[in-house]
Amino acid sequence: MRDLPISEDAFRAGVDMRLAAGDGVAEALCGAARDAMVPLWRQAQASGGKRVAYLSMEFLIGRLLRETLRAFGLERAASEICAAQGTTLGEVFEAEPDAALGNGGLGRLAACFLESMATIGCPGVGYGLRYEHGLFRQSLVQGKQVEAPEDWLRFGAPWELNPGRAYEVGFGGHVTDGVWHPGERVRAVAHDVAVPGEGGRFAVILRLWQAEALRPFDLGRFNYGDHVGASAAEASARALTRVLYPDDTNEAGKALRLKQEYFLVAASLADLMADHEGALADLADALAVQLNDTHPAIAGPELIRLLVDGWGLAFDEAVALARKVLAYTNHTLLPEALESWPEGLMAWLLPRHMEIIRDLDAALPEAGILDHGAVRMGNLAFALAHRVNGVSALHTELMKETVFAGLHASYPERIVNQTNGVTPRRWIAGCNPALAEVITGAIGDGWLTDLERLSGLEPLDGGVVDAMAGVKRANKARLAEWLADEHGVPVDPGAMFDVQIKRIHEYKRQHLNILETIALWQEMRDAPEAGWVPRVKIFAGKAAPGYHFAKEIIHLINRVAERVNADEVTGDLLKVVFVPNYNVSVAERLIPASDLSEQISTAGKEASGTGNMKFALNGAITIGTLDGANVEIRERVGAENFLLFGMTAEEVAARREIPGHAAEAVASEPRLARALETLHDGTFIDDWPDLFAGIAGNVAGHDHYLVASDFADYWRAQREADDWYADADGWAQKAALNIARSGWFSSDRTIRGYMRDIWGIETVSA
Ligand code: H53
Repeated sequence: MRDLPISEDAFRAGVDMRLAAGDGVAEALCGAARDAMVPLWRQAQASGGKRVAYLSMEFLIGRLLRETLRAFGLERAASEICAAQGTTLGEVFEAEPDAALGNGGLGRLAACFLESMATIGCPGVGYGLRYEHGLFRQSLVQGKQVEAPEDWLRFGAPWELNPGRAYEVGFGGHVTDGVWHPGERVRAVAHDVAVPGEGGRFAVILRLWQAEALRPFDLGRFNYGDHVGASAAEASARALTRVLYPDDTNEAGKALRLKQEYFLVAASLADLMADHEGALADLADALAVQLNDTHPAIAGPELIRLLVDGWGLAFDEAVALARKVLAYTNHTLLPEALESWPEGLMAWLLPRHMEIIRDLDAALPEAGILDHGAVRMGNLAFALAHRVNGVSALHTELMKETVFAGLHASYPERIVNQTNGVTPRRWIAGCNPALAEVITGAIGDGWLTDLERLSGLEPLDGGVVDAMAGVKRANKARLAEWLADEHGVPVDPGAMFDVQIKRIHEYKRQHLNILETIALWQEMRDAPEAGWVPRVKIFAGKAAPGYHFAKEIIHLINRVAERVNADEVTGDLLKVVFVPNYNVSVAERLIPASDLSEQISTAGKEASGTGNMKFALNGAITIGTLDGANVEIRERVGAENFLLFGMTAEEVAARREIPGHAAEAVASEPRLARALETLHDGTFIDDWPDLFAGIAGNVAGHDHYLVASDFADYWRAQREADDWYADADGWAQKAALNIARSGWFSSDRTIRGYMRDIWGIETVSA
């Protein structure tokens, strides 16, 4: 038994005390686990050497109880407590709200990073916003997405610790003689969540800022009779951290968003500077600040402002020092996602920062910070960072060739690669404990914190491969039960579970998948006895509320599901399920039960992907394009264990130049033409036959994402998947090899890379 930082007895006593005080079981478990972390929290606060601050507008942390109990080795005690209280630990886990303070991959990556930092002992802190409402809750009404506010704080905030820190943040106003006089001020109040690492010996703090009014209540106004107006300041301040912008790789470009970004940056830098004890010149030896995408890029001008206006540094010195401290991660090349703010808005909201940005633009003309009256945040972040990293090997090379080609020529040392990773604690041990047990049985303990040890599974032992296949069968049976009970879709657990779960976006091409589904259904109907491999097509994902095309795709998937699932001709050969309200917890349920992982973005568009890694680690085989980290997954698991299809990024670029490329592809692929017909002819919606004509028109017309051009090869790869699956032993072998060869995709490896190549930080022993 390992030596735990908190004893079971102390934990039980903490829970008993809370139960006696009237807490429910869930609250009592969370509360006692949180209290167990107080010493770690203090220790993390006090860490002496260099540390990193990870600034991110998103942290998709999900549920915390299961992970925290495992980190501390307290699951057994917790399940006994639950049994004594007439419930189960599983039920308590399910009741915890899923904290969705993020949209997708970027936010989930930030959460994996904090956990990895805590596990390997990288001193650091995450800074984010405490959105009262995280990402919206998605439901389906007649197959269409409907959004409702998510209320993750409805049961209070059992994980939070109050560090008693608050700072004033200003906006607007004017600058006189180089001094900024903001016209509006709000207070940023810190709420901390401690993220423990495996073994519970070290923790990283996630500090979330909430906006509050300096004077929440105006008694004078109230007494005067203005009962609503008396609280106006509070309402206006609170609006700052009320909602998370629900866009993923589409930029909203709204003033409130810029305000949120500055609020995060100003509070976090004030906090960091308050803690800096040494000489100012030593700042970069004590602190690294990582900007998660351009969202916190105003940190550059803010740090320069603090150094010049507050500490009296010369502008050039301040720029040099800021650059030593800051580094920037780029997560997308999509032009619509690269932030750019009108100079007028920037000058109105942050007049002193706009001055600094103009000075920077004059000092660094090659950086292209200002362009046609707009501040290009990617260029600004690049210019003020000593390292700029991409998130997969391919993405990093494309950064050099495309968006940052000019800057790369001026600063050839600056761009580096750090391929993303995922934490195996949550994404294997937490969500797939039976698989973890098989692995431990085969290679012993230790792999969970040294994931490359998975390679010790090779040469594969027949018994281990069978055991892994047995785990997959059991996970699929459990998922099938859940799909029937919760979503009313009975499925055959023996069918291939083919899963695409991620944000809905044209570049991710859920419409390629559903068109292939339609074509498959048509062929199955033509010849139901042709020996088809039964499939369950599972989709999940949210569309940005204003993204019409993505919402149409969701609607189409659901209409296809309705028609296909009721079809007696195809019966159990094909089922289609759209699981609503995709979030971290849904992913944890689906990934361990998946056979086929759909990673089918148009090459050159998905910066990395991280779901692709989670699937491979859980023994799903990828059907995918040469995009993002798919390239590296394929290199590692072996081409013979990966279903590759589609054009390369270069071929994509060339194909787009061919006039009428989509029409030509449709004409040469009768299956696609026939599937597209159904979007006009009422097959899926008889009272409005033309409803999906927009999707059909796009695919056969402009088709920027080359669905039509990649369709034939996708179909081919899908049929190859059928052949592979029909050989159950061969499939089990390939699935096991995916697990054995994916150890490199741990976020521990990624964080070690950041520490070595970007932050210059050493691990500490807890
Ligand atoms: O970041 C992930 C990548 C993924 C990329 C995603 C992302 C967002 O979730 C949001 C904004 C953005 O610019 C990029 O799309 O490919 O895996 C983490 O790097």
